[in-house]
Amino acid sequence: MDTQILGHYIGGEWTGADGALESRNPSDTDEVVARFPDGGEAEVAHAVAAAKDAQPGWANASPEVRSDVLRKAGEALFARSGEIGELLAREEGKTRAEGVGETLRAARILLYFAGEALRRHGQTLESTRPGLDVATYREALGVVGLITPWNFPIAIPAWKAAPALAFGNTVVLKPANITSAVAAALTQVLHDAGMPPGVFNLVLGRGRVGQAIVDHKDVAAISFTGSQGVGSQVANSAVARQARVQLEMGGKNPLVVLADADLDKAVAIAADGGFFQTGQRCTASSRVIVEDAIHDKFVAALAERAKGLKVGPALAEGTQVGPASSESQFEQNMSYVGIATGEGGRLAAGGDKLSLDTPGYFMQPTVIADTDPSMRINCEEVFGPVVSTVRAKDYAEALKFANRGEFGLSAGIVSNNAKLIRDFRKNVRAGMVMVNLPTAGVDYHVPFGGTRGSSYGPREQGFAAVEFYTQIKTVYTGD
Ligand code: UN1
Repeated sequence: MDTQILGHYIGGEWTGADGALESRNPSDTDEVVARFPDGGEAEVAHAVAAAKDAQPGWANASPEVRSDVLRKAGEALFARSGEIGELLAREEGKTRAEGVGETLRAARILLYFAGEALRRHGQTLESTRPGLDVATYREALGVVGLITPWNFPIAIPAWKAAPALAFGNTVVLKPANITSAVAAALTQVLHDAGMPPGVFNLVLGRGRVGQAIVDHKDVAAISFTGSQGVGSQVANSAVARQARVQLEMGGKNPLVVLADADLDKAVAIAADGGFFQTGQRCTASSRVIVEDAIHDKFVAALAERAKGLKVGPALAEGTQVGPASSESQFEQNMSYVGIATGEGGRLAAGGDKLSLDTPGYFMQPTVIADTDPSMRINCEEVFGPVVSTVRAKDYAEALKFANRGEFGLSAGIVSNNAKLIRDFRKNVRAGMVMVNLPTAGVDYHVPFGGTRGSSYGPREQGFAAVEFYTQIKTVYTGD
């Protein structure tokens, strides 16, 4: 297939396509998906200047102008979901169905925020002083910087950019470089939908692009999704110059399976949460905590399910689990098999790399059983198709195990016991709770985010997004 030649997109124009970097198909590493530039401070300065110039006009235009562009872009993504979903699968490695599904999700997000653009969330109140009125307005922040990961290369840029744009901000996006072609496809869709020059800008390249955005004095806010290590650097730099910052980082999401659970249903939920999208979701069900009475049956059945999943090239018919997205991710996944078994975990399924017809980062879906909650495999995010299981003697112990560790993104429970489900909902330390569902797989119109080491700052997505992407002005009016 053709290699795309990409540039940055600054001030409404594609520029600087020098082919310094490349992305490869993780299902067939002989194939170069795209060549693109390695930007730096100069490109970021240029993009921020364009965004700053465009911002007042964008914010002061009729909300219908913003709504129309987002709606047209959303409709275009719907129409092109097959083609863009396939590009996504080629460049990131999730299956075609997952790639198309993610593109449709991005389309829905754009349409949702096309509506939100028309709903400014202000209030009018009576003043405590007779004869005065008080009103609050929500205003745009200015230029916002978005730094996005490779694992949802179209949905995450969409769910940050759409609210930013809907509420009158202008954007500089720095996507993960291994999924630059998908970011460029989204950018082209926004351009074709009539985005005015400078309102949305894309700067491609390595991490220094992100750092330059975070450090730029004219970037009013930064929204970041990625690792904890980079996230804390982003926050430190942003806070040092009093920029607003929002971080979405990792998870080590517990799925608690209680003794009364339906076995088949519990296994299906755990396999979906743990292995689909190759486990490359910050919401993946990576730790399954199983009540003693159902433990042995459940672990055996989950191991069987893992062995039966079809791993293959993202675009091949019948593939259920694609490759890891990069060599470094693949190496990390494999290394955790050694770490977990070295600490006493038992390999119940998988654990090996797979050699298929094409050179790619394929790994067997892996279940590591009999692990202790304190082992590294239960404390550190792997970000691959690796699930550990932990035995708990009863619900109370399962909850205690679920609440261990630094993360608090998503937590799930599989049970029919309403009392215990209620207790879990109230007492589990996580930003999202899933009842009889995988920990991954979220809606786009409700808040997304975690507690503790998983997230920092206001929630993303849906009706919550207005909090981060606007500031409040309070206006007093007398006679
Ligand atoms: C989902 O579970 O549907 O990076 C979304 C991630 C998350 C998104 C998960 N920010 O995996």
